[in-house]
This record gives sequence, structure tokens and C-alpha cells, in this order.
Amino acid sequence: MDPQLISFFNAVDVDRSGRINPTELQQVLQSSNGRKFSENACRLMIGLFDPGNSGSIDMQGFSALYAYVNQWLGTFKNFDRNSSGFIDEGELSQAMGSMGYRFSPGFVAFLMHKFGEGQFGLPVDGFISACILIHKFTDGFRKKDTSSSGMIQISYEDFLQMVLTGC
Ligand SMILES: [Ca+2]
Repeated sequence: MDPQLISFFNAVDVDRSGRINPTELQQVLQSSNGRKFSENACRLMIGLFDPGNSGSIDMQGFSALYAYVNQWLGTFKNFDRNSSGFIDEGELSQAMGSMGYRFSPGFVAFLMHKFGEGQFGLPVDGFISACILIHKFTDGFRKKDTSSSGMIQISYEDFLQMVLTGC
């Protein structure tokens, strides 16, 4: 493993537990407007590499997350053309398209409303949260959409299971 990444891990692991929790992650990730990443974004990010739901990740999970974060940051920066630290609705639509999602203008507007900061636009931690949740639920949807028609029939309990798994 990259020694630089190991020393970064040790710097983030403030309580020396050998694992990174959302609070520790939050301390080192800076969002668009100079504030920290939202707690929710950090929790979602940890959850990606925490199969046992322990609430924290080890060195290996951290290394995988690090690669993901850099990928998201790259995508975000590509579409943040004026480098304001925020992307607008049109840019979000293009960013989603670059990741293979084709969303209607109405749905992109919903994402802006849900993850954005009003007139400022969508900050990077909101963008990452949206990416994680969309990816997660798309996976769940595709498993049921066996004919790739873009439509599924779902039972009440399957629906609840899908939603609660994403929380
Ligand atoms: Ca720790």
C-alpha cells in the first residue's frame, strides 16, 4: 500500500482506533464554501466500504474510498466550469450523463433541490451524496428490472427493504 496513503490514514485516525469513522473523515474533507463536508455525506461515504455496518472503515476501505473520492472530485471539477465550487442544474445534468445516467430536467431539478444549496447551486459533498444514493438505488432497481425496460413491479416489503437498505 502507498506509504503516503498510510500516513494520511494515520493522520485522519485521530483516536488511533485503526479505523476511520464519519466524524474523523469529516475533519479532513473540505466542501465548496470552505466548510466541512456534511455529516450525512461522510456517513454515506463510510457506508460504501463498511459491509459489516460497523460505522467505520479500515485501512483497505479507506484506500478504496480515497480512489472514489478523487474520481468524484474529478467529475465535479470538470463540470464546474467557472470553478465556483458549485455546479448548476445544466452542469449536474451533464455530469450525470457522463456517468451513464439519463435524467429528465424535472428529476435533475429535484436533485438540485434535495442536495443543493439554493441559489448557490450544488456543492461537492451534495454531489457525492447524490451519486452514492443514485448508484445504490439504481443497482437495486436493475436487479428487479430483469428485462431492462426501465419499469419494475415491486411488492410493499421489497420496496421497504430497498429504501431501508439505502438509509
Ligand atoms: Ca478512528
